[in-house]
Amino acid sequence: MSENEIYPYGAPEHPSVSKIDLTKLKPYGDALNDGRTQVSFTLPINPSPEAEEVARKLMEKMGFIDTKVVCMEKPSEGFSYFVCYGATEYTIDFTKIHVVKVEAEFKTFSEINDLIKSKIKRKLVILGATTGFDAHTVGIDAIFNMKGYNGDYGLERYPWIEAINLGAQVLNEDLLDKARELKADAILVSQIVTEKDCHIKNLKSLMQLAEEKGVLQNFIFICGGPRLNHPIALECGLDAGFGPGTLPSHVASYVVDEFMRRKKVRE
Ligand code: B12
Repeated sequence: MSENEIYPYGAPEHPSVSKIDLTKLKPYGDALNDGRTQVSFTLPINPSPEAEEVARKLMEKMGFIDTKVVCMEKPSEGFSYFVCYGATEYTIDFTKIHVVKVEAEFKTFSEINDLIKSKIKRKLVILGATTGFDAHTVGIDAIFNMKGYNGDYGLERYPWIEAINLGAQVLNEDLLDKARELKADAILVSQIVTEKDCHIKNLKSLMQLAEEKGVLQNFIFICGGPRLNHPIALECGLDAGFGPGTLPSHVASYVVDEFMRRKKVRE
């Protein structure tokens, strides 16, 4: 990553150092390079002085030094919830980090519409749903709804996108059938609940079903949710994955780029 990408608004200034050493990055708590870290976890025992000592010892076993338990609460009978502080001596060489990310040039609302209008010359059809047992709709709504998310218009607002949000608890089978019926260009799947990796199982079974139905190549498959990212999406057989903080224009940019790449439409 270039310095501009790491610090789009300029590198922070520190009185004691001229530049942050990116090859030895460690957490910043009270001061640069103090390694101070906050960890929270739950234990299946009621709060007590002994429970607090268990939490502190666990922090030490995790490799933290100068550990403190700063909060011990009882979320329900038989459980304790802890917030602990500690310092780590580990560092990471940031310059050696390589991450698989969505390959798309992020564009504005107007740029996306202009591109579809002038190059694709028809509306793109995008179908979305939260699938399986998952009833969380806020994430998929943030991407689809007119008003959008964080000041970024949702897909329904794009005059050159036909955006259809099927809501929550949609079966994979129904989603694929609807996508075929509407001749969708892209399918957007939201998975919020991740208990026992149900999101992974659900996404994999969607892609298996798509293969069985012979529609794998018909659609651009995209997933999103707070515990999803691009590498997980690829592992499950989808084309792209988006995580927390995703804006509708990020998704629209990717769909347009990927559609044009597949159909060999030149910009
Ligand atoms: C609101 C909420 C609910 C509401 C949902 C209402 C609704 N209509 O959606 C209700 C009360 C119904 C609910 C129920 C449950 N919930 Co709930 N819920 C939440 C809560 C508080 C907020 C979720 C939310 O709306 N986030 C805001 C949106 C904007 O963020 P987002 O979803 O991450 O979406 C963004 C990105 O991830 C991304 N994105 C999301 N989807 C997609 C899709 C695509 C294609 C793309 C590109 C991007 C994208 O873009 C969005 C915008 O940036 C979270 C805790 C939390 N603070 O996150 C728990 C939470 C998600 N719920 C949880 C649980 C466990 C449940 C229940 C199982 C509880 C229960 N035992 O009954 C039930 C599940 C019921 C079911 N069948 O699904 C857990 C999940 C834990 C886990 N690891 O699985 C959480 C994390 C709470 C917790 N800490 O335990 N919940």
